[in-house]
Amino acid sequence: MVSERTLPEFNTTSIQLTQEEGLMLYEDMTLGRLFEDKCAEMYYRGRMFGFVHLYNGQEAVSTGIIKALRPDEDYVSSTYRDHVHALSCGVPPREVMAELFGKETGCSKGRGGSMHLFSEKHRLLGGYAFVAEGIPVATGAAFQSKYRREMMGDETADQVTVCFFGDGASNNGQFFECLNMAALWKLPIIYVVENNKWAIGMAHNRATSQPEIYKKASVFDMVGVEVDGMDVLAVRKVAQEAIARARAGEGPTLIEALTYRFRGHSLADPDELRSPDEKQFWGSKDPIQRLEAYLIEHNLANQSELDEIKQKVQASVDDAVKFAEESPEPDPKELYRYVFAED
Ligand SMILES: Cc1ncc(C[n+]2csc(CCOP(=O)(O)OP(=O)(O)O)c2C)c(N)n1
Ligand SMILES: [Mg+2]
Repeated sequence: MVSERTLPEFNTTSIQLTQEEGLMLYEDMTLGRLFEDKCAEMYYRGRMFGFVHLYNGQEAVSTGIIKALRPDEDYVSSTYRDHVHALSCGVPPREVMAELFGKETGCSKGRGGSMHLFSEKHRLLGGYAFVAEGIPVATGAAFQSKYRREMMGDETADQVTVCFFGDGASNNGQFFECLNMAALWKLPIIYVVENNKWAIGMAHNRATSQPEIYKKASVFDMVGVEVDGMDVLAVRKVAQEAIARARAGEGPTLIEALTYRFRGHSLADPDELRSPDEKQFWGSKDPIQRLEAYLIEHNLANQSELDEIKQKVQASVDDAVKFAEESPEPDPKELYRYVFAED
């Protein structure tokens, strides 16, 4: 048997959830799951190239955090595992899929691909291929909000920035430097570490002297919280608290979400290192099934309503593939376009 870290308890009696919110969270997580399943299919059919990292299993983190933000206003930075973060931010599935197909209609004009999704409109600061590369970018975004508000007197500059990264990234030097600065300057930022226990084939516990990452916040005098990353309602709760603190000028939070990826590191990974017991343990905590059960138990939805949502989402994913297939390739003459911001 695998020995697993105890997932923090969440007091469900504290949940305040309307039907509309519950269904919105369900739809967003379902979109993440069905979109990624379709990506696997398209990758193995040779429609996508390069590395493609899927997010299956971690949906509660993206949905729980991003759906607590102000859409198109607050900032989000991601990693190479970025498709679902982009979707939660509101980037249309068509634009994400077209980007993965390398098409001109993609959210990065087909120049970025899977690891470099970007959307100015949706305040998605980007996916990043280098581990931990988004941490300083997000810290800079949070700094500019604070600078505009406090130094330039812009009262509207109360945006919060969320910075997602993995357990492996939390051992990179940029993590420590940026957390220090963010705490020192009380920046409006939330660092969300998605601890899925693995950095490719390196087990977190083998690579990290203190595997409980949230505890590292304390040395910066920052709030650090751990959360069951398979429970969207628990994630949403800690996100709402952290966002309120950041917006009130009380500084950053480090959230460690304990989660698991249901597929290999990338679609090129045969996933032979992780034990069947471990996969089974986490597979039984599927965050979508969990929310489904909660919504039904609390009379917020019935099965046929949820099935309808799944069908609607599947149709939008199929539509995204059709759109991507029919979209034009970038013109080779425009190879250097979009390299600089003025383009
Ligand atoms: C600076 C840097 N070093 C090494 C790599 C190779 N690499 C790609 S993904 C990865 C593992 C990162 O794991 P984690 O941060 O836990 O994220 P996860 O893949 O689990 O989401 C590594 C080492 C890289 N992309 N960038
Ligand atoms: Mg990891």
